[in-house]
Amino acid sequence: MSDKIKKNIEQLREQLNEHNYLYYVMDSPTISDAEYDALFDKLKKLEAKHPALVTPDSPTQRVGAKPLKSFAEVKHRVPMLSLENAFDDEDILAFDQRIHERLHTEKAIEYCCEPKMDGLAISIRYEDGHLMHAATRGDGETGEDVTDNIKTIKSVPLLLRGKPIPRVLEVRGEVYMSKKGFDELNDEALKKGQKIFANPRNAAAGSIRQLDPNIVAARPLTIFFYGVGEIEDGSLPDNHFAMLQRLKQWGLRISPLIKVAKGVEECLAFYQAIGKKRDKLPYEIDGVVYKVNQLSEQKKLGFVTRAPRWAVAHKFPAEEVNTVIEAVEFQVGRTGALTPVARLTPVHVRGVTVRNATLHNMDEIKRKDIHVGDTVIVRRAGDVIPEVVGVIVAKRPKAAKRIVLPKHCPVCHSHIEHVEGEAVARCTGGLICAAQRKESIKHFSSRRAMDVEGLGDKLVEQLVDAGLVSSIADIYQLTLDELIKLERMGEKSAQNLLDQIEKSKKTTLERFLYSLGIREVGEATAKQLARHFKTPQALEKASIESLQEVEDVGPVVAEHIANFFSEPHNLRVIDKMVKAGVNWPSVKVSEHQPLAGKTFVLTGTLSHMTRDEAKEILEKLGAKVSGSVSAKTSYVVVGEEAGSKLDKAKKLNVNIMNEAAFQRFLKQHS
Ligand code: I6G
Repeated sequence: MSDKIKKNIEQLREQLNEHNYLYYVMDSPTISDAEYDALFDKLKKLEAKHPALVTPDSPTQRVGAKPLKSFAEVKHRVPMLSLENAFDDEDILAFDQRIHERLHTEKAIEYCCEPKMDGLAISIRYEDGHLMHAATRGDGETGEDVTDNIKTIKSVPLLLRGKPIPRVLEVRGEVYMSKKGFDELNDEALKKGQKIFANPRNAAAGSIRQLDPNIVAARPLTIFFYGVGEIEDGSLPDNHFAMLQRLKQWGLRISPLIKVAKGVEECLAFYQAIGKKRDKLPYEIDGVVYKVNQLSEQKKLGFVTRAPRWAVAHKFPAEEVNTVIEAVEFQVGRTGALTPVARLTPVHVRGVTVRNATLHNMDEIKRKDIHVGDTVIVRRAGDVIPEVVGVIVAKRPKAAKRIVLPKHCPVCHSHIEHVEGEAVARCTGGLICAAQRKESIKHFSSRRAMDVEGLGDKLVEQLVDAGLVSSIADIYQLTLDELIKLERMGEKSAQNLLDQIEKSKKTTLERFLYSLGIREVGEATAKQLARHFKTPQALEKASIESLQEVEDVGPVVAEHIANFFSEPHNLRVIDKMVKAGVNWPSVKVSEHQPLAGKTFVLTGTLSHMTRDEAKEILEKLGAKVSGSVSAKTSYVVVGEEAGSKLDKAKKLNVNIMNEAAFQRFLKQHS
């Protein structure tokens, strides 16, 4: 292989990278698209002839990666924070005031102002200038590895330009889709009878979450970079604006609208100016961002939990339009909560068609006096689900209909429970309702419930999706043949899971009651119920009054329990599990309860036993164990590294015992 060919290939890559930079970053191309395509074609042909010379950051390598089964998780080395939101000038003046106070200065603060793209935040890691990884923001701590997808975006350089380049440079930006690109994509989808995206933001986010990079490559995505996460062996200028210019020199595209403002008034002027331009911009923005410009000042200001103190997003106001409620349907959430959803006469709000709006709950419907047939004001704010702000009562037709809560769940037909004083109505079919299936099974198998080791959240989802499990009782009917057909499940793991399921059958009544997921019946209440009633049959027969004889059970919890046991399908599920072999020893309540009426709080680390073990012993002796200290607490037991609970106990003059005293105390009372 001649050096000449290698050199030729390298030159072509350099030329293509330079033209990419001129086109995407500088917005001033010097060749036509056809000329660019010809260069690209030449490189492709040469590489095809000499595959050994292909490098991962060759411009030809943006497409062609294989579809993935799922995205791997990526832990962000520097967390990807979010921004505090502000909705009016007053919020911004208060933000500026806080900055002055924290920096102890009266002088006007210098801010860097940028438009806030309505897209998807992404982190990209370059090592020695080469693009290595790209990840979504996720929860800020952990995102998803979307490297192959990000590489298909032509405005993302695969190789940084200029010198010197930091050894590691992790940059953050917002991937977005232009309004034009979005319209074309949706037109195409309509022609093909495919689903369309609601807005450019969803289209960008949906594209990046595509498992097949070849599909992503065809999506009109682009990026603006706005910040730096990790940097190693490299330096940055001392202010944010100059830092962004440095990113641009390295080939990273930044917004052309960025400005430095001297003082908050200039920030507000920037907001007004961008607001006026907003409709004419080729992409959607949902506000502007102000950042304290000097990095030394940013450092002094630091962070509050998840957001920097030195930045704020000044959002554009939500849009409001009038439309008519044609019908109201009730959706059942994962926990059984019923949400009324208004079906609207479709209206356009900033290029987005709004068809549905949440009505939140029945109290909200009553408060706003909403009827089917009403003309209503609907608000859409960014990515939030549209909501009904109010009714134009003057336009109410004679035939307008009151909205009534259904008596039965629209998904599983179980009774709807609406406890007085609670805003939310719920389906009582927790154990059989398709809408709640996954959550109830996850809870059932969790460690503190039936403790089916190996049956984690992902596997529960797989089992439900494969139709193998539709209620908690079905877990005990699973077979080896069924399990080994699941993805990534070998015979050994399937047998292990069956063994664990078998093991879980031997339980206690309190665990079993807790695992049923009855509303507001936590571990402590389940324990009290088991002690008091001793069998599920006795609980089934219990009246609301007798349920309230149990400690901690008030009228609301009693109603939840009674509702649960009055549903025949719940009894069938329990019966099926008992028939499958789920069992527990008969409940014996010790007569010896010397600590009855006493409340303990455990804090810090105990060396002789775990806190759970200590709790069990105390409860056997009749005591109650609480998580927080109050004036009613009898004793606080203090282990190593006890924190605020100890302080509170001292403040309230509550009895405090160290571990040695606690051991003696237990001996005396056992
Ligand atoms: O999500 C964001 C969008 C735009 C940002 C951001 C931004 O600056 C123009 N800046 C920061 C510091 C953060 N998120 C955390």
